[in-house]
Amino acid sequence: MKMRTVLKGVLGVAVTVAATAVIPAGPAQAAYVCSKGEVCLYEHYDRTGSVFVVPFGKNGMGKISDFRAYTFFNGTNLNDKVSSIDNRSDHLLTLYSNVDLKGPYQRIYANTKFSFSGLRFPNELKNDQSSSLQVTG
Ligand SMILES: [Ca+2]
Repeated sequence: MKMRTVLKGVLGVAVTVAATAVIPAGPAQAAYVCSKGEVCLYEHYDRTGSVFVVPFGKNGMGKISDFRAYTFFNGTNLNDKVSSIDNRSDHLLTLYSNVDLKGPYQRIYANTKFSFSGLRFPNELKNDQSSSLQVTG
């Protein structure tokens, strides 16, 4: 019984070390795959680079009024850096150019992927501009 507990502890450490070694792998690292119900914001086009998973929980609703208070998983500040989105929730996501849900915006409907790499109109929200968001009904 005691031996088993010790073994389990050693295995736990081995797994932790392996996981830590994988995280800083850089560009070759596979991008985060957004789970069903989550809203994921990515640092680069087409769901690549680091990720920020909206912390309302799966299919949760709410708003983030100021991206400056948040970072991607890699520590880069979230503000003015979002380049693509995977909205796997059942809710409407709206990204805004300014803090407090103001300025040009982009709607990303439930269960929709979006990348800012496409052609844009002059008054629309552009790549690397998002500063706040809302997830609603
Ligand atoms: Ca970006």
